[in-house]
Amino acid sequence: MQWSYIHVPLRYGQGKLGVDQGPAKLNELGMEKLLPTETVKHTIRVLPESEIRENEEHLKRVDGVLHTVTELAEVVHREITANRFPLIVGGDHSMAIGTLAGLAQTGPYGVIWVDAHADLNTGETSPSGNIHGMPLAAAMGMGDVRLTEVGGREPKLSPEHLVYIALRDIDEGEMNEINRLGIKVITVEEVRTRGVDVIMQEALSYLRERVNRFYISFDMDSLDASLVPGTGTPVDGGLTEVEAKAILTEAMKADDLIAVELVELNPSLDRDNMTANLAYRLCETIIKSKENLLLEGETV
Ligand code: B3U
Ligand code: MN
Ligand code: MN
Repeated sequence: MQWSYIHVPLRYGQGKLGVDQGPAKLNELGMEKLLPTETVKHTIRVLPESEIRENEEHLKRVDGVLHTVTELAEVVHREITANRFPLIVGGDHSMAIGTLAGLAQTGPYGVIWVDAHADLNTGETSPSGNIHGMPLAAAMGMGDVRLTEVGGREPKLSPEHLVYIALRDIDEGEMNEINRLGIKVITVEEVRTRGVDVIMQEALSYLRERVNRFYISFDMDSLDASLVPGTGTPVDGGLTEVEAKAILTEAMKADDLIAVELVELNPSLDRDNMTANLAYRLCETIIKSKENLLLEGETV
C-alpha cells in the first residue's frame, strides 16, 4: 500500500486567519519524514484572497470553498482508484465536502466523524454562515445545490453510514436532523465510561452491517479545549490525547479503512505550538499504526 499525502490549505469555510497554514506547520514539524519516501504528495489549489467575494451572508466565501473542494474530490477519487491510502490534512472542515464527494465516486462507504460539532448545518440553519459547519449536510444532499452537487448530483453519504464521536456543541437545526435521521452518536462520556476499544468496536460493527469500507475525519476540536488553543472553535469537555490516539489507532488497525483526514489546526491561534505538536503526534500515531500493521501483515 502506498500513501497519498494531500495538503488542503483552505480557510474560506470559516472566518479566522491561519487555518490554511495547518499543513505547512505539520511539514515544518517533520511530517514528511514520517511518511515513506514513495508517498505521493498533492497540494490542492486555493483561490487567492483577491478573488474571494464576501457577498453571501448564509454561505460565506462559497466560491473559495467550491474551487478547492471540487479539485479535492477529483484527487481523492483518483487516489482511491489507484489503490493508494489518502492522509488528507487541512485546512478547515469545509474541505470534507470534497473528500466525501471523491469517496462517493468510488462506491458506498461509512464515516466516523470525530468532532465537537455535527457539521450538519445548511445555509438556513447555520448560526454563522460558515461552510465548515455544513460538510455532512452537503454530502447528504441537504442545502444549497452548489454544495450538494460537488462531484455529481447524487447524495454522497447516507445518514445510516455515519457515526459521530465526541459531539458536544450542536445547533438546534442540527439536533433536529440527527434525531429525524437517527444518526448514531457516541459522546465523550461514553468514550470514557465504556472505553475506546468498546465504542470503536461498536462503531465499526454498526458501519460493517451496512457498508464494507469507511473513512475517519478527525477535527482537532474533538479534543478538550484546554489541549487545543490552536483551533478555531475549541469546546470544553472534549477528548484527552490518550483517547484521541486510541480512537485513531483502533481505526488504523481496520483493513477496511480507506482514508484519514485531520482538520482545523490553526497555527496562528496556537500557544507555543501546543496544538500543532499534538496534531503532529496524532499524525505520527496514524502513520505508525498503519506501517506496523503492514509490517505484521508481511511477516505472517
Ligand atoms: N455549529 C457552528 C459552529 C461550528 C461548526 N464547526 C465548527 N464550528 N468548527 C456553525 O457555525 O455551524
Ligand atoms: Mn468539524
Ligand atoms: Mn468542530
